[in-house]
Amino acid sequence: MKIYDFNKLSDVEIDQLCSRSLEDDQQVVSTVRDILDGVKSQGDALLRQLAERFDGVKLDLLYLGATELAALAADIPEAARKAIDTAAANIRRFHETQLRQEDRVETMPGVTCWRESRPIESVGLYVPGGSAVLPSTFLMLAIPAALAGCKQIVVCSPPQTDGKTNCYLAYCATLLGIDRLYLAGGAQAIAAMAYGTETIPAVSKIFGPGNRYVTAAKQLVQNRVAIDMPAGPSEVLIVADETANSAYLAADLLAQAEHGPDSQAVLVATSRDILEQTIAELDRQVISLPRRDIAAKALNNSYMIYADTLQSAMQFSNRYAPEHLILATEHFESLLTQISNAGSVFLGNLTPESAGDYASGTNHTLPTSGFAKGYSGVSVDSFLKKVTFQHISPRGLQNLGPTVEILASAEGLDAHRNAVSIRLEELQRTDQNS
Ligand code: HSO
Ligand code: ZN
Repeated sequence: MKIYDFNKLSDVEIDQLCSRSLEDDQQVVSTVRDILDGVKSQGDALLRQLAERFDGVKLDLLYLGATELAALAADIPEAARKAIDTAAANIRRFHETQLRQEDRVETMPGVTCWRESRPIESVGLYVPGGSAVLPSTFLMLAIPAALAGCKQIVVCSPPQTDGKTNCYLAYCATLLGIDRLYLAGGAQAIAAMAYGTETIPAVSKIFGPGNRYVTAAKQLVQNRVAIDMPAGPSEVLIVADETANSAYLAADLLAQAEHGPDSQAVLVATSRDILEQTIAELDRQVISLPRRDIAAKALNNSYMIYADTLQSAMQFSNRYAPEHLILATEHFESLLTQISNAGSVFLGNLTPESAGDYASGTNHTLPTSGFAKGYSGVSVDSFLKKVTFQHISPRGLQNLGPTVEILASAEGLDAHRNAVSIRLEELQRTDQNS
Protein backbone atom coordinates (compact mmCIF):
# COMPACT_ATOMS: atom_id res chain seq x y z
CA MET A 1 0.00 0.00 0.00
CA LYS A 2 1.19 3.46 -0.80
CA ILE A 3 2.33 5.61 2.16
CA TYR A 4 1.89 9.41 2.04
CA ASP A 5 3.42 11.96 4.35
CA PHE A 6 0.69 14.25 5.73
CA ASN A 7 3.04 17.25 6.03
CA LYS A 8 4.06 16.98 2.39
CA LEU A 9 0.52 16.79 1.01
CA SER A 10 -0.97 19.87 -0.63
CA ASP A 11 -4.57 20.85 -0.05
CA VAL A 12 -5.51 19.55 -3.48
CA GLU A 13 -3.77 16.23 -2.83
CA ILE A 14 -5.64 15.86 0.48
CA ASP A 15 -8.91 16.52 -1.35
CA GLN A 16 -7.99 13.87 -3.91
CA LEU A 17 -7.23 11.33 -1.19
CA CYS A 18 -10.53 12.16 0.51
CA SER A 19 -12.64 11.87 -2.63
CA ARG A 20 -14.28 8.50 -3.20
CA SER A 21 -14.82 7.39 -6.74
CA LEU A 22 -18.58 7.66 -6.86
CA GLU A 23 -18.83 8.06 -10.59
CA ASP A 24 -22.38 7.86 -11.88
CA ASP A 25 -22.15 4.84 -14.11
CA GLN A 26 -24.50 5.71 -16.97
CA GLN A 27 -24.85 2.06 -17.89
CA VAL A 28 -26.07 1.21 -14.38
CA VAL A 29 -28.42 4.20 -14.29
CA SER A 30 -30.05 3.34 -17.61
CA THR A 31 -30.49 -0.35 -16.70
CA VAL A 32 -32.04 0.70 -13.39
CA ARG A 33 -34.38 3.19 -15.12
CA ASP A 34 -35.67 0.38 -17.33
CA ILE A 35 -36.23 -1.82 -14.30
CA LEU A 36 -38.08 0.95 -12.44
CA ASP A 37 -40.35 1.63 -15.41
CA GLY A 38 -40.88 -2.09 -15.93
CA VAL A 39 -41.89 -2.76 -12.33
CA LYS A 40 -44.18 0.26 -12.38
CA SER A 41 -46.04 -1.00 -15.45
CA GLN A 42 -45.78 -4.79 -15.15
CA GLY A 43 -45.60 -5.35 -11.37
CA ASP A 44 -45.25 -8.93 -10.17
CA ALA A 45 -44.84 -10.32 -13.69
CA LEU A 46 -41.57 -8.46 -14.11
CA LEU A 47 -40.40 -9.39 -10.60
CA ARG A 48 -40.85 -13.05 -11.54
CA GLN A 49 -39.03 -12.56 -14.82
CA LEU A 50 -36.10 -10.79 -13.14
CA ALA A 51 -35.87 -13.40 -10.37
CA GLU A 52 -35.46 -15.98 -13.10
CA ARG A 53 -32.83 -13.91 -14.92
CA PHE A 54 -30.77 -12.61 -11.98
CA ASP A 55 -31.41 -15.08 -9.16
CA GLY A 56 -31.84 -18.21 -11.31
CA VAL A 57 -35.18 -19.20 -9.81
CA LYS A 58 -38.74 -19.54 -11.08
CA LEU A 59 -40.91 -18.11 -8.35
CA ASP A 60 -44.56 -18.89 -7.96
CA LEU A 61 -45.28 -16.98 -4.78
CA LEU A 62 -43.17 -13.82 -4.31
CA TYR A 63 -42.86 -14.22 -0.55
CA LEU A 64 -42.24 -16.68 2.24
CA GLY A 65 -44.94 -16.71 4.91
CA ALA A 66 -44.66 -17.23 8.67
CA THR A 67 -44.95 -21.02 8.55
CA GLU A 68 -42.28 -21.39 5.91
CA LEU A 69 -39.99 -18.94 7.68
CA ALA A 70 -40.38 -20.85 10.94
CA ALA A 71 -39.56 -24.13 9.18
CA LEU A 72 -36.42 -22.64 7.56
CA ALA A 73 -35.41 -21.01 10.86
CA ALA A 74 -35.50 -24.37 12.61
CA ASP A 75 -32.33 -25.35 10.72
CA ILE A 76 -30.21 -22.65 12.32
CA PRO A 77 -27.25 -24.03 14.31
CA GLU A 78 -27.67 -23.52 18.05
CA ALA A 79 -24.57 -21.30 18.41
CA ALA A 80 -25.73 -18.99 15.63
CA ARG A 81 -29.20 -18.77 17.14
CA LYS A 82 -27.72 -17.72 20.48
CA ALA A 83 -25.38 -15.21 18.80
CA ILE A 84 -28.29 -13.60 16.93
CA ASP A 85 -30.29 -13.47 20.20
CA THR A 86 -27.38 -11.74 21.98
CA ALA A 87 -26.79 -9.27 19.14
CA ALA A 88 -30.52 -8.49 18.92
CA ALA A 89 -30.75 -7.90 22.68
CA ASN A 90 -27.79 -5.49 22.61
CA ILE A 91 -29.10 -3.63 19.56
CA ARG A 92 -32.51 -3.33 21.20
CA ARG A 93 -30.99 -2.14 24.51
CA PHE A 94 -28.93 0.55 22.77
CA HIS A 95 -31.70 1.79 20.49
CA GLU A 96 -34.38 1.83 23.20
CA THR A 97 -32.68 4.79 24.86
CA GLN A 98 -33.36 6.84 21.71
CA LEU A 99 -37.10 6.84 22.44
CA ARG A 100 -37.33 10.06 24.41
CA GLN A 101 -40.20 12.43 24.93
CA GLU A 102 -39.34 16.09 24.62
CA ASP A 103 -40.45 18.82 27.04
CA ARG A 104 -43.20 21.33 26.32
CA VAL A 105 -41.78 24.85 26.14
CA GLU A 106 -43.54 28.09 26.98
CA THR A 107 -41.71 30.41 24.57
CA MET A 108 -43.69 33.41 25.92
CA PRO A 109 -46.34 33.43 28.65
CA GLY A 110 -49.37 31.72 27.10
CA VAL A 111 -47.52 30.40 24.04
CA THR A 112 -46.76 26.69 24.38
CA CYS A 113 -44.81 24.71 21.78
CA TRP A 114 -43.68 21.10 21.71
CA ARG A 115 -42.66 18.25 19.47
CA GLU A 116 -43.91 14.68 19.39
CA SER A 117 -42.70 11.70 17.38
CA ARG A 118 -44.91 9.64 15.15
CA PRO A 119 -43.75 6.45 13.45
CA ILE A 120 -43.49 6.35 9.68
CA GLU A 121 -46.41 4.01 9.11
CA SER A 122 -44.95 1.92 6.33
CA VAL A 123 -41.23 1.27 5.81
CA GLY A 124 -39.31 -0.97 3.43
CA LEU A 125 -36.11 -2.75 4.44
CA TYR A 126 -33.69 -4.15 1.90
CA VAL A 127 -31.56 -7.02 3.18
CA PRO A 128 -28.82 -7.86 0.66
CA GLY A 129 -28.16 -11.35 -0.62
CA GLY A 130 -25.67 -12.07 -3.36
CA SER A 131 -21.98 -12.24 -2.50
CA ALA A 132 -22.70 -11.88 1.22
CA VAL A 133 -26.07 -12.48 2.89
CA LEU A 134 -26.30 -10.12 5.85
CA PRO A 135 -28.63 -11.17 8.67
CA SER A 136 -26.91 -8.49 10.77
CA THR A 137 -28.43 -5.84 8.46
CA PHE A 138 -31.86 -7.37 9.06
CA LEU A 139 -31.39 -6.79 12.83
CA MET A 140 -29.93 -3.29 12.37
CA LEU A 141 -32.97 -2.14 10.38
CA ALA A 142 -35.90 -4.08 11.77
CA ILE A 143 -35.15 -3.53 15.47
CA PRO A 144 -35.24 0.29 15.37
CA ALA A 145 -38.23 0.14 12.99
CA ALA A 146 -40.15 -1.97 15.50
CA LEU A 147 -39.07 0.22 18.43
CA ALA A 148 -40.26 3.31 16.55
CA GLY A 149 -43.66 1.65 16.16
CA CYS A 150 -43.79 1.38 12.35
CA LYS A 151 -47.04 -0.46 11.56
CA GLN A 152 -45.98 -2.07 8.32
CA ILE A 153 -42.42 -3.35 7.93
CA VAL A 154 -41.87 -4.69 4.42
CA VAL A 155 -38.68 -6.73 4.06
CA CYS A 156 -37.22 -7.68 0.66
CA SER A 157 -34.26 -9.97 0.09
CA PRO A 158 -33.15 -11.82 -3.04
CA PRO A 159 -34.23 -15.46 -3.21
CA GLN A 160 -31.75 -18.34 -3.25
CA THR A 161 -31.82 -20.60 -6.31
CA ASP A 162 -34.20 -22.93 -4.42
CA GLY A 163 -36.71 -20.08 -4.06
CA LYS A 164 -36.10 -19.84 -0.33
CA THR A 165 -33.95 -17.78 2.04
CA ASN A 166 -31.23 -18.99 4.36
CA CYS A 167 -31.85 -20.13 7.92
CA TYR A 168 -30.21 -16.99 9.40
CA LEU A 169 -32.52 -14.52 7.69
CA ALA A 170 -35.49 -16.79 8.38
CA TYR A 171 -34.54 -16.90 12.06
CA CYS A 172 -34.20 -13.08 12.21
CA ALA A 173 -37.69 -12.79 10.70
CA THR A 174 -39.25 -15.12 13.26
CA LEU A 175 -37.34 -13.49 16.14
CA LEU A 176 -38.47 -10.02 15.10
CA GLY A 177 -42.06 -10.98 14.35
CA ILE A 178 -41.77 -10.30 10.61
CA ASP A 179 -44.24 -12.76 9.15
CA ARG A 180 -43.47 -12.24 5.50
CA LEU A 181 -40.19 -12.04 3.63
CA TYR A 182 -40.60 -10.79 0.07
CA LEU A 183 -38.34 -12.55 -2.40
CA ALA A 184 -37.06 -9.70 -4.49
CA GLY A 185 -33.53 -8.43 -4.89
CA GLY A 186 -31.65 -5.65 -6.61
CA ALA A 187 -33.16 -2.56 -8.21
CA GLN A 188 -36.45 -4.41 -8.75
CA ALA A 189 -36.94 -4.80 -4.98
CA ILE A 190 -36.46 -1.06 -4.51
CA ALA A 191 -38.86 -0.35 -7.38
CA ALA A 192 -41.46 -2.68 -5.87
CA MET A 193 -41.29 -0.97 -2.47
CA ALA A 194 -41.42 2.48 -4.08
CA TYR A 195 -44.30 1.91 -6.51
CA GLY A 196 -46.01 -1.16 -5.08
CA THR A 197 -46.97 -4.28 -7.07
CA GLU A 198 -49.88 -6.74 -6.75
CA THR A 199 -47.93 -8.50 -3.97
CA ILE A 200 -45.44 -6.01 -2.54
CA PRO A 201 -46.89 -2.93 -0.85
CA ALA A 202 -45.56 0.55 -1.56
CA VAL A 203 -43.90 2.12 1.47
CA SER A 204 -43.06 5.68 2.58
CA LYS A 205 -39.34 5.21 3.29
CA ILE A 206 -36.79 2.68 2.04
CA PHE A 207 -33.77 1.57 4.06
CA GLY A 208 -30.77 -0.63 3.53
CA PRO A 209 -27.46 -1.11 1.78
CA GLY A 210 -26.96 -2.79 -1.55
CA ASN A 211 -24.87 -3.00 -4.69
CA ARG A 212 -24.58 -0.25 -7.31
CA TYR A 213 -27.95 -1.15 -8.82
CA VAL A 214 -29.74 -0.99 -5.48
CA THR A 215 -28.04 2.31 -4.67
CA ALA A 216 -28.90 3.83 -8.06
CA ALA A 217 -32.50 2.67 -7.67
CA LYS A 218 -32.76 4.27 -4.22
CA GLN A 219 -31.44 7.50 -5.67
CA LEU A 220 -33.90 7.45 -8.58
CA VAL A 221 -37.07 6.72 -6.58
CA GLN A 222 -36.59 9.68 -4.25
CA ASN A 223 -39.25 11.75 -5.99
CA ARG A 224 -41.69 9.15 -4.69
CA VAL A 225 -40.36 7.91 -1.33
CA ALA A 226 -37.84 8.91 1.32
CA ILE A 227 -34.62 6.92 1.67
CA ASP A 228 -32.32 6.42 4.66
CA MET A 229 -29.19 7.93 3.09
CA PRO A 230 -27.09 7.81 -0.05
CA ALA A 231 -24.93 4.70 0.17
CA GLY A 232 -21.53 4.08 -1.37
CA PRO A 233 -18.99 1.32 -0.74
CA SER A 234 -18.14 0.66 2.92
CA GLU A 235 -14.95 2.18 4.37
CA VAL A 236 -12.79 2.48 7.49
CA LEU A 237 -10.19 4.99 8.61
CA ILE A 238 -7.87 4.03 11.45
CA VAL A 239 -5.89 6.57 13.45
CA ALA A 240 -3.02 4.80 15.23
CA ASP A 241 -0.06 5.72 17.37
CA GLU A 242 2.85 3.70 18.75
CA THR A 243 0.54 2.09 21.34
CA ALA A 244 -1.38 0.30 18.54
CA ASN A 245 -0.89 -3.36 17.61
CA SER A 246 -0.03 -3.82 13.93
CA ALA A 247 -1.59 -7.29 13.76
CA TYR A 248 -4.89 -5.82 14.99
CA LEU A 249 -4.60 -2.93 12.54
CA ALA A 250 -4.11 -5.30 9.62
CA ALA A 251 -7.02 -7.44 10.77
CA ASP A 252 -9.29 -4.36 10.93
CA LEU A 253 -8.16 -3.12 7.51
CA LEU A 254 -8.86 -6.55 6.02
CA ALA A 255 -12.26 -6.77 7.73
CA GLN A 256 -13.16 -3.70 5.76
CA ALA A 257 -11.44 -4.75 2.55
CA GLU A 258 -13.30 -8.07 2.33
CA HIS A 259 -16.63 -6.25 1.92
CA GLY A 260 -16.04 -5.52 -1.75
CA PRO A 261 -13.39 -4.59 -4.30
CA ASP A 262 -14.40 -0.93 -4.08
CA SER A 263 -14.23 -0.76 -0.27
CA GLN A 264 -11.56 1.52 1.17
CA ALA A 265 -9.32 0.96 4.21
CA VAL A 266 -7.13 3.87 5.30
CA LEU A 267 -4.49 3.87 8.04
CA VAL A 268 -3.17 7.16 9.43
CA ALA A 269 -0.36 6.55 11.93
CA THR A 270 2.06 8.66 13.91
CA SER A 271 4.67 5.89 13.84
CA ARG A 272 6.53 4.79 10.70
CA ASP A 273 7.33 1.47 12.36
CA ILE A 274 3.63 0.77 12.86
CA LEU A 275 2.99 1.51 9.17
CA GLU A 276 5.77 -0.86 8.02
CA GLN A 277 4.73 -3.60 10.42
CA THR A 278 1.10 -3.31 9.36
CA ILE A 279 2.05 -3.76 5.69
CA ALA A 280 3.92 -6.95 6.61
CA GLU A 281 0.94 -8.15 8.66
CA LEU A 282 -1.46 -7.47 5.78
CA ASP A 283 0.63 -9.67 3.49
CA ARG A 284 0.71 -12.39 6.13
CA GLN A 285 -3.00 -12.32 7.00
CA VAL A 286 -4.58 -11.78 3.58
CA ILE A 287 -3.47 -15.11 2.13
CA SER A 288 -5.54 -17.18 4.52
CA LEU A 289 -8.79 -15.32 3.81
CA PRO A 290 -11.42 -17.00 1.63
CA ARG A 291 -12.25 -13.56 0.20
CA ARG A 292 -8.57 -12.67 -0.37
CA ASP A 293 -9.09 -11.67 -3.99
CA ILE A 294 -11.77 -9.15 -3.08
CA ALA A 295 -9.70 -7.89 -0.13
CA ALA A 296 -6.58 -7.51 -2.27
CA LYS A 297 -8.49 -5.44 -4.82
CA ALA A 298 -9.87 -3.19 -2.08
CA LEU A 299 -6.39 -2.71 -0.63
CA ASN A 300 -5.27 -1.53 -4.06
CA ASN A 301 -7.78 1.32 -3.66
CA SER A 302 -6.49 2.07 -0.20
CA TYR A 303 -3.51 3.89 1.31
CA MET A 304 -1.62 4.83 4.45
CA ILE A 305 -0.55 8.21 5.79
CA TYR A 306 2.27 9.12 8.12
CA ALA A 307 1.27 12.06 10.35
CA ASP A 308 3.67 13.48 12.89
CA THR A 309 1.00 14.15 15.52
CA LEU A 310 -2.37 12.72 16.47
CA GLN A 311 -3.79 16.22 15.88
CA SER A 312 -2.74 16.12 12.22
CA ALA A 313 -4.14 12.60 11.96
CA MET A 314 -7.49 13.83 13.30
CA GLN A 315 -7.42 16.76 10.93
CA PHE A 316 -7.11 14.34 8.01
CA SER A 317 -9.83 12.10 9.43
CA ASN A 318 -12.29 14.98 9.68
CA ARG A 319 -11.64 15.90 6.05
CA TYR A 320 -12.13 12.29 4.98
CA ALA A 321 -15.30 11.91 7.15
CA PRO A 322 -15.12 8.12 7.43
CA GLU A 323 -18.08 5.80 7.83
CA HIS A 324 -16.08 3.99 10.54
CA LEU A 325 -13.30 5.62 12.54
CA ILE A 326 -11.06 3.48 14.75
CA LEU A 327 -8.84 5.26 17.27
CA ALA A 328 -6.17 2.62 17.79
CA THR A 329 -4.42 4.30 20.67
CA GLU A 330 -4.43 4.14 24.45
CA HIS A 331 -4.83 7.92 24.43
CA PHE A 332 -8.19 8.16 22.68
CA GLU A 333 -9.96 10.06 25.44
CA SER A 334 -8.37 13.42 24.61
CA LEU A 335 -9.19 12.96 20.90
CA LEU A 336 -12.95 12.63 21.25
CA THR A 337 -13.71 16.34 21.14
CA GLN A 338 -11.58 16.64 18.00
CA ILE A 339 -13.88 14.32 16.03
CA SER A 340 -16.27 16.32 13.89
CA ASN A 341 -17.10 14.03 10.97
CA ALA A 342 -17.51 10.25 11.38
CA GLY A 343 -20.36 7.74 11.15
CA SER A 344 -19.39 5.55 14.11
CA VAL A 345 -16.25 5.55 16.27
CA PHE A 346 -14.36 2.63 17.84
CA LEU A 347 -12.12 3.46 20.78
CA GLY A 348 -8.91 1.77 21.90
CA ASN A 349 -7.04 -1.31 20.83
CA LEU A 350 -9.63 -3.86 21.93
CA THR A 351 -12.61 -2.37 20.09
CA PRO A 352 -12.70 -3.86 16.58
CA GLU A 353 -15.10 -2.37 14.07
CA SER A 354 -16.61 -5.86 13.61
CA ALA A 355 -18.07 -5.53 17.12
CA GLY A 356 -20.27 -2.68 15.89
CA ASP A 357 -21.00 -4.46 12.62
CA TYR A 358 -22.70 -7.26 14.51
CA ALA A 359 -23.37 -7.14 18.13
CA SER A 360 -22.23 -4.37 20.50
CA GLY A 361 -25.50 -2.48 20.03
CA THR A 362 -24.79 0.51 17.76
CA ASN A 363 -26.19 0.59 14.24
CA HIS A 364 -24.08 -0.46 11.27
CA THR A 365 -26.11 1.41 8.64
CA LEU A 366 -23.87 4.46 8.36
CA PRO A 367 -23.07 7.31 5.97
CA THR A 368 -20.24 6.52 3.55
CA SER A 369 -18.35 8.46 0.86
CA GLY A 370 -17.90 11.60 3.00
CA PHE A 371 -21.64 11.88 3.70
CA ALA A 372 -20.77 11.68 7.42
CA LYS A 373 -20.24 15.43 7.04
CA GLY A 374 -23.98 15.90 6.65
CA TYR A 375 -25.76 12.67 7.59
CA SER A 376 -26.11 10.47 10.69
CA GLY A 377 -26.34 6.70 10.73
CA VAL A 378 -29.66 4.89 11.01
CA SER A 379 -31.30 5.07 14.43
CA VAL A 380 -34.82 4.96 15.86
CA ASP A 381 -35.12 8.60 14.70
CA SER A 382 -34.78 7.47 11.09
CA PHE A 383 -38.13 5.66 11.45
CA LEU A 384 -39.93 8.58 13.07
CA LYS A 385 -41.31 11.88 11.97
CA LYS A 386 -41.26 14.77 14.38
CA VAL A 387 -44.52 16.67 14.51
CA THR A 388 -44.63 20.09 16.19
CA PHE A 389 -47.60 21.34 18.17
CA GLN A 390 -48.54 24.73 19.62
CA HIS A 391 -51.30 26.21 21.70
CA ILE A 392 -51.90 29.92 22.32
CA SER A 393 -54.00 31.22 25.19
CA PRO A 394 -55.73 34.69 25.19
CA ARG A 395 -52.77 36.08 27.13
CA GLY A 396 -50.39 34.37 24.73
CA LEU A 397 -52.06 35.97 21.71
CA GLN A 398 -51.82 39.38 23.35
CA ASN A 399 -48.11 38.77 23.98
CA LEU A 400 -47.21 37.33 20.60
CA GLY A 401 -49.81 38.85 18.25
CA PRO A 402 -48.18 42.26 17.65
CA THR A 403 -44.87 40.62 16.68
CA VAL A 404 -46.63 38.51 14.06
CA GLU A 405 -48.65 41.47 12.77
CA ILE A 406 -45.51 43.56 12.25
CA LEU A 407 -43.59 40.75 10.54
CA ALA A 408 -46.56 39.93 8.28
CA SER A 409 -46.80 43.61 7.24
CA ALA A 410 -43.07 43.68 6.58
CA GLU A 411 -43.52 40.75 4.20
CA GLY A 412 -46.55 42.38 2.60
CA LEU A 413 -48.75 39.44 3.56
CA ASP A 414 -51.89 41.12 4.85
CA ALA A 415 -53.98 37.99 5.16
CA HIS A 416 -51.38 36.62 7.56
CA ARG A 417 -51.60 39.79 9.63
CA ASN A 418 -55.42 39.71 9.60
CA ALA A 419 -55.48 36.16 10.94
CA VAL A 420 -53.97 37.61 14.11
CA SER A 421 -55.71 41.01 14.12
CA ILE A 422 -59.21 39.56 13.79
CA ARG A 423 -58.62 37.52 16.94
CA LEU A 424 -56.95 40.31 18.89
CA GLU A 425 -59.82 42.68 18.09
CA GLU A 426 -62.33 40.12 19.32
CA LEU A 427 -60.30 39.62 22.50
CA GLN A 428 -60.27 43.37 23.07
CA ARG A 429 -64.05 43.59 22.58
CA THR A 430 -64.76 40.81 25.03
CA ASP A 431 -62.27 42.32 27.50
CA GLN A 432 -64.05 45.67 27.31
CA ASN A 433 -67.43 44.06 27.77
CA SER A 434 -66.36 42.17 30.85
N1 HSO B 1 -19.43 -2.95 7.76
C1 HSO B 1 -20.75 -3.01 7.15
C2 HSO B 1 -21.75 -3.81 7.92
C3 HSO B 1 -21.48 -5.27 8.00
N2 HSO B 1 -20.30 -5.86 8.18
C4 HSO B 1 -22.39 -6.29 7.95
C5 HSO B 1 -20.46 -7.16 8.25
N3 HSO B 1 -21.73 -7.45 8.09
C6 HSO B 1 -21.27 -1.56 6.98
O1 HSO B 1 -21.23 -0.83 8.16
ZN1 ZN C 1 -18.39 -4.86 8.00
